[in-house]
Amino acid sequence: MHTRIFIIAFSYNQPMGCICIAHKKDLDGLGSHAIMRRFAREIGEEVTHYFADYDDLTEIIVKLSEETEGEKVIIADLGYNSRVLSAKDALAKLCEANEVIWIDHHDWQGGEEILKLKLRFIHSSKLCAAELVQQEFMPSDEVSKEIARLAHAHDFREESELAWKLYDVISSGYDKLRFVEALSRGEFWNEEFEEAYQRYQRAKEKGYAYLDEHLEVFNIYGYTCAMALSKKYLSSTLASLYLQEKGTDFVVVVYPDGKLSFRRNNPKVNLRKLAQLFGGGGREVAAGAKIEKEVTEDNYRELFREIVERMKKHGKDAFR
Ligand SMILES: [Mn+2]
Repeated sequence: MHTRIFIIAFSYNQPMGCICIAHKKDLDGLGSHAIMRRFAREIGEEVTHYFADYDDLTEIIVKLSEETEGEKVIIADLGYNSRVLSAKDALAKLCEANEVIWIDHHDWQGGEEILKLKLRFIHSSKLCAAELVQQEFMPSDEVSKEIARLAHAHDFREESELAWKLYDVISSGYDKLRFVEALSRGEFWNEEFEEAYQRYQRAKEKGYAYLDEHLEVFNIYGYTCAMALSKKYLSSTLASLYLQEKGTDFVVVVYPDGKLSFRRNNPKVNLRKLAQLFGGGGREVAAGAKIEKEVTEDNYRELFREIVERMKKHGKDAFR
């Protein structure tokens, strides 16, 4: 009698691994990365990190669809937008050849076509992405729970000194993989973080002063809007929070590369609709867009007026 032994391997050189594609700009995205790194370490798998944003997510999906199979692919803290739809075929291919799990808490309105693909979708609007990742992959791990708790505090704008300090470390341009590695080992603060944090405090003060010097307040159909040009190094979260303190109904932060960031104080203003006027999108409470124009010290005042004119042109309905 013969005994046959089957050895099934996906590839001899590259063991089946895990790919984590998550948002690169905040604690929720990098926290999701850190939890996945911890998970992979625990089960002895390799993890490849892709630090993504909405503008490069589709590129990553296309690239991976061409070169990966048999892997676990986690996409976290990245919501649906029309760019994702444009990469639907590549995403479908990726989902067929791999196990894809999309974990998110953003608004998925319009994303129904994507959800029909062969992927698992884990979604909540009450929890942040890192919490969902933690519950799915590391349900009883205390370090992962702490990472998730910090991410939640930042994403939901709650008070947590450590969460906001970590966010400053991220905003300072600190190496993302190094950051994720530290968190994944349960190291939430160290000398390097402190140094990056201190450096960023000085940058922030300069950034706020620059905003004040490049700020104008407009009145559009009875809604007040604080609009300001920001330095690139001040994140849209920090710049808009600073402008929101001025108390206007909503704020628009304009970046030198033409990026627009919308936030509001008045819940009657629908920011998603406003951002759509500029080809962007997002949520009612926070939205973004990009105009194809370089914004400089010389042209920003003129550009502010063009932005206001475009909002006015669409009438009061554009706000609700
Ligand atoms: Mn998030």
